Amino acid sequence: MIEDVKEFVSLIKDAKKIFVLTGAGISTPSGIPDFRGKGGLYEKVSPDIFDINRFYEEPSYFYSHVKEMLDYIKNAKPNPAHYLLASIERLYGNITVSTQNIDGLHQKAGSRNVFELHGSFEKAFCIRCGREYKGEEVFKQLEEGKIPRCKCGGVLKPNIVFFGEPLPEDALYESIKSASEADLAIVIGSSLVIYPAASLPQYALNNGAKLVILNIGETSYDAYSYKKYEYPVDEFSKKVMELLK
Ligand code: CNA
Repeated sequence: MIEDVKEFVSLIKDAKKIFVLTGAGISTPSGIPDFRGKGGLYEKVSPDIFDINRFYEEPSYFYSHVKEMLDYIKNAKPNPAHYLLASIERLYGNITVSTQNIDGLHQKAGSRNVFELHGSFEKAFCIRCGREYKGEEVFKQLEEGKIPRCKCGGVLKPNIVFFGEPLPEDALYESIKSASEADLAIVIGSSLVIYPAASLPQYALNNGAKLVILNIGETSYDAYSYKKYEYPVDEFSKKVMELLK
């Protein structure tokens, strides 16, 4: 691993602009299961829990299956991979992180240039009257065994992007811009199968950037990568951090 760590460190030091795309695999060492990896959520439930039409028809289906994942998210702490990205931002300032994750762990680790492509549980909205709530309200009502509801009686929808919904325009625009300007693109912990997020590395490749992938398991960009590192994200990041200091 050490030769790969050294190579990764020099890629970071040589880069002028770094675009990072993260997925669920960066947060598995923080105790949040991914979707498609070993032991992932899809081994237990069908992907249609995140289908927007299904949510409107039967919100209890989503809430009963997602409760376990919410418990993980609520208690999760950043791991060395999140801290590495925050350290690079602090040391060099030339990095943006676009994340498919909805767990808020990049911000908890100290990253500031973060674009949440799939939203987060920080906020929720009433699907009837549009009133905004803090994410904690969803957690609280779920713990009381209820389907989270607004004062008006409408169901609350967490501010996450379901299948069938558009991505937040700002996050997508800023991500495309950052990827298009980068000379180094790093993908961490994503199988790169969910679009449009998975199209972002292509913008970096179009700009002539080197694409490096830190992921255990296949991704749809393996063939286009300058280098693929198949190591646990936390162990690898810890070693990178030691050399960066
Ligand atoms: P995914 O398709 O589940 O892929 C994750 C990838 O990471 C897989 O290839 C795994 O093998 C790999 N992996 C898992 N753990 C590690 C590890 N410790 N070291 C190295 N590699 C690892 O997830 P994607 O992010 O690509 O899919 C996008 C979905 C997942 C987005 O819509 C997310 O919102 C959604 N998601 C987010 C979270 C979260 O916020 N933490 C959790 C689960 C799912």
